[in-house]
Amino acid sequence: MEASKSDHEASGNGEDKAAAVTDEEPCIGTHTERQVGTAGTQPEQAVQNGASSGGSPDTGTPLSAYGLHVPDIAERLAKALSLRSTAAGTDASTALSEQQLRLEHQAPEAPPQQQRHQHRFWSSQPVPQYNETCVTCDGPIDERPRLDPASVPEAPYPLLAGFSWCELDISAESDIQELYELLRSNYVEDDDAQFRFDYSPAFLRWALSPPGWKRVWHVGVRVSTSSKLVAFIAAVPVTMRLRDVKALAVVEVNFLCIHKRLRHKRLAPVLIREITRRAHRQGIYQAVYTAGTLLPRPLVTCRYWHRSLDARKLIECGFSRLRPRMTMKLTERLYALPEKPLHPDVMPLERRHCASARALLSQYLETHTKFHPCFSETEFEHWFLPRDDVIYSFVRVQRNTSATGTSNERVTDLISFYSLPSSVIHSSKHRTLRAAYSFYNVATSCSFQDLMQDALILAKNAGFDVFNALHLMENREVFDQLKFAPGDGELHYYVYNWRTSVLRCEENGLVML
Ligand code: MYA
Repeated sequence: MEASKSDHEASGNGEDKAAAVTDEEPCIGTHTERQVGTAGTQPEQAVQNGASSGGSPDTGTPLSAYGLHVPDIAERLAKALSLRSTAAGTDASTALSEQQLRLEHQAPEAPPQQQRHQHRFWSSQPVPQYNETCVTCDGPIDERPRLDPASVPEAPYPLLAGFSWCELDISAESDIQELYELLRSNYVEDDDAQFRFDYSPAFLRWALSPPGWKRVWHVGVRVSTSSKLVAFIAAVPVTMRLRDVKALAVVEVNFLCIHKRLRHKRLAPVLIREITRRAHRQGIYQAVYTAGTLLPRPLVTCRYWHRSLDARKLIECGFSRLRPRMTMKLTERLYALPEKPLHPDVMPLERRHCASARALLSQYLETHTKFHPCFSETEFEHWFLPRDDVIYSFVRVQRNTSATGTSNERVTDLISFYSLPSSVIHSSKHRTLRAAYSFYNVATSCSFQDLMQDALILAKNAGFDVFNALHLMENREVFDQLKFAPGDGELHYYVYNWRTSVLRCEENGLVML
């Protein structure tokens, strides 16, 4: 997700000296990236603003970065301020903050259409054009590689002199560490270059090795002389349902990353062409991918929403801002959660639950969404069995005993979220923001809202600072009640080489990492 592959559109504007490619390496030296950050958006200043309970007019923006930059929010808050509740027995300030929160939680109006420039690369690719929103006949756009496999080149695409292709061995500690370092310094940042995704090595290994993974799809670019890893792209196999097509074998493409010193040199299209060639060589002709960047043409676009778990830390590191007329104490009180889950029987998913939990999820995705992965049993076990600091899954089960005395367990509810921390780029106080990202959640024995409240409590108890969720499946229904706030960015979902109409957010049943 990419994302908060949310808004995690690459800004490409952060010059990270520590990450600079060494001078002897070729193709370096003329990049024109902007300076990191802009006046008024430095975390230090956000903290200063946050320290004042009065706030400044511009502190009407409660969440920044992966959070809010909603243009009309100040206006909404001004209205809210004139609505101070005087109801008997109500703490006036808390009532005000609830009111503010309700107003803020109205999703921001659609931003002005992002600049749709001429796409030198993407206009040559088999993807729907921007104006093709409604399609009468779903299907592949380019059948040539499938019908004529001999047309797929055997050799990798040529690279600039001085660079060479490699395949990473993710089972080797050294390779996973190299990938980790590349991403930690160069992967997705928010627009203000305050936060950068910090996928852990264990997470990367998990994300890149589902059943059926192939080393040939973990593609790196190295500097030939030094062997330094400077770019990467990956694909993993997945079976998707897309509308009436029940089982489309595709790849999920993710972790496209180019070292900051090699940006804007048209290397991304080479990486994309190469991973496409490698997919074609394995008989795969479609792909799904997400990005914060607008490209031709999203299947669906979903906004990230954020639920503060540690409000003080989020404010201190510039992720959120203290709202006008709110003190730190009131803010903490506003986001306080019960210590224990509402459902005391909620338990970590174990292998013995997997068959039933998978059936529950498959049934849910099949009936509620039009675009979703179809997990096999082994895939479900891979993606859902808990791993510390990677994936957290919980279930509720119903025990049935038959007349003959045999008992079985049926999973009635599933909670899952994954761990994707971000480096806090400039804060002297905090180095890492611990974010839990909603994965797949299904409620049948309780309300979806109660289930998601338990997800928040479990995430808080596991030490996360914020809980992020996309506006997809049923999520939007509970955001207001559970005090989520809309983020400032959107995550676009794409399908490569498949023509179909756009989807509503609620019809989207795919969560990518
Ligand atoms: S999304 C995460 C993307 N990564 C980041 O944001 C990390 C930080 N940023 C970077 O590392 C670089 O800025 C990247 C671009 C690598 C993003 N998806 O080389 P360039 C197009 C697709 O000069 P750079 C993820 O991982 C751009 O529109 N295309 O640019 C999913 C332009 O084309 P056009 C993108 O800034 C990846 C061209 O690249 C993206 O140096 C899915 C410019 O190239 C993007 N996120 O590097 C990949 N960003 O002129 C597609 C820019 O036409 C998979 N561009 O507008 C497709 C399916 C393939 C398999 C098919 C199998 C059948």
